Amino acid sequence: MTIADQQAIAAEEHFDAIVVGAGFAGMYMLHRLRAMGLTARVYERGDGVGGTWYWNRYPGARCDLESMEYSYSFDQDLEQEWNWAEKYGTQPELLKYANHVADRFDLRRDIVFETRVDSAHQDKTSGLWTVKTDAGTVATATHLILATGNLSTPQLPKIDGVGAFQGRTFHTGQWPHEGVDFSGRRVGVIGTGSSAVQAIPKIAAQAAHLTVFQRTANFSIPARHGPLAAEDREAQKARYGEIREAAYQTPFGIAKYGSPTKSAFDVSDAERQEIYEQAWALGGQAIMFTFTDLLLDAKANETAAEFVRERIRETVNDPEVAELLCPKDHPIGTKRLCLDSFYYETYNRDNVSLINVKQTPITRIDANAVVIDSQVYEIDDLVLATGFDAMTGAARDIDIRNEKGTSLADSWVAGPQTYLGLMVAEFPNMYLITGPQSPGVKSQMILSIEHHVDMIADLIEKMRTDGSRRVVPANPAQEDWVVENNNVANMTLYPAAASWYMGANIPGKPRVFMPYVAGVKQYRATCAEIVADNWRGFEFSP
Ligand code: N01
Repeated sequence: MTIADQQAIAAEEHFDAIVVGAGFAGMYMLHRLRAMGLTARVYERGDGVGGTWYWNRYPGARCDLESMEYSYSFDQDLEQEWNWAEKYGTQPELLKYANHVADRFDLRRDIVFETRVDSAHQDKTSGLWTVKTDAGTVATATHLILATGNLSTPQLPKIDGVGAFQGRTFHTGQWPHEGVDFSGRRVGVIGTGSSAVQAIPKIAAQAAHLTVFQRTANFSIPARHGPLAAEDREAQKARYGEIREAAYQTPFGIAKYGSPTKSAFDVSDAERQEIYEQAWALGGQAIMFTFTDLLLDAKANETAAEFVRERIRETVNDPEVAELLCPKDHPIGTKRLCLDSFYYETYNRDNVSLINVKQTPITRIDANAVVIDSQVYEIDDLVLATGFDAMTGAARDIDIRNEKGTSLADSWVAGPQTYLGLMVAEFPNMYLITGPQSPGVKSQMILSIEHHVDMIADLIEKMRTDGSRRVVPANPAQEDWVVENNNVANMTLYPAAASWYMGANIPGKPRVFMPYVAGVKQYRATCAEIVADNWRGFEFSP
């Protein structure tokens, strides 16, 4: 839709549903709503579809799950006609795929681009949501669906002077569309999470000098990228249905990695070492799927963690740099595992330095330098790979108020509370796609997106059939679900890490473990059982 079209939109248009965001969640939601014969409007901040893959265009950006799995399963023709070129899709390839889907299903005509949703207020009499945008448009809807993404609110570090830097500043999650040439430049990167781990080898290959400012070392595993051989691709396509169903039967929604059957201590030291060697050679997430207790037992976890540290020490020539790169403050896998291509090798280059900012944080950023105490690191370009206000940031950024005038931000002040990560008590007819307390970020995202979109569509269909106009989770059902979520998390090692799963990367954010980690298989079974029990925990009214 063009800007002129948007301006022509009459005030107070009404839709059955308004969807916020045109990433993979918003696009499929729109497709489902339309197929049900409902009217829908999608608002999208960017000027194109793709969400994460629209914004994160930093060098080296790619998916860390294989694309044959990280793709839509809802349309078999789409599955068969799309040919992934590489094992792990690059950002340009994933964005091309998103655009292909938008074209193929003619989605754009219901998406208003370059438009941010500022507020969504629910009328106490009609129950309708009134949605206002920064373009000045106003529309109402019976259903408000937040497809706002889990990692879509970039976090700028709270460092003195960060806004005063006179060189070029880039955040990995807001990368310029035209790309960035670092040739001949002195570049500083702050952060060593997944984004930095992918970007650093690429920037180092171009820059005159790269200085990496690391606060916390992360575990990174070689991705072992490569082209996807046509025969492998076709073989997988031939059994696509089976692969997709197998994925649903796993904890993380990934068919490639079968569930382990043994504890790390069921085998001898030599056997364990051999199993880790094989997983390392395979690359990707394989190492986390070797034993049942890696995320449950600290001692078991330490065997895998130390194996990876040994690989880091083998790879990095300077023993002091290697030791700095060895993560020691969290169990492996409790922060999102990074996947890389020659990340640790990059620290053997003459033009790369690693600065530890753990004990002595960055003091300030000057016009042309990062300053730590009396040390001045002059740079031309500053890359902030400092992450996101994850899982709740995007929803909290919108002024969402329910029929009583309570804001979502206020009701989540002590941490998010949801029923199944799908709806929020006291916020009728408002839906989250892969919200907090669902497996979303701890699973193959597109699989979880499809599951949630289908549930929302089924819920709306049930309302149509029953003649209900309002649905909201009951408070006790939500409370029980939040308790269940916390109980499951506390049986694992996840809370031991100061991760974005815990909100720990955002100063002042409540430390609450947000994803549901009993696994996709368990979650899907629970949802099916709730639906079969006439949507237990949801309250419907006319
Ligand atoms: O962000 P992050 P990300 N001074 O939050 C550091 C997904 N993803 O964009 O750990 C110094 O992981 C911060 O330090 P610390 C994936 O799920 C997927 O890299 O807080 N440092 C950390 O090192 C991932 O987990 C893919 O001590 C500061 C870094 O910045 C998620 O997105 C690719 C600082 C932030 O790391 C987020 O990854 C990329 C400060 N003041 C991302 N403030 C793939 O699919 C922050 N940091 C492959």
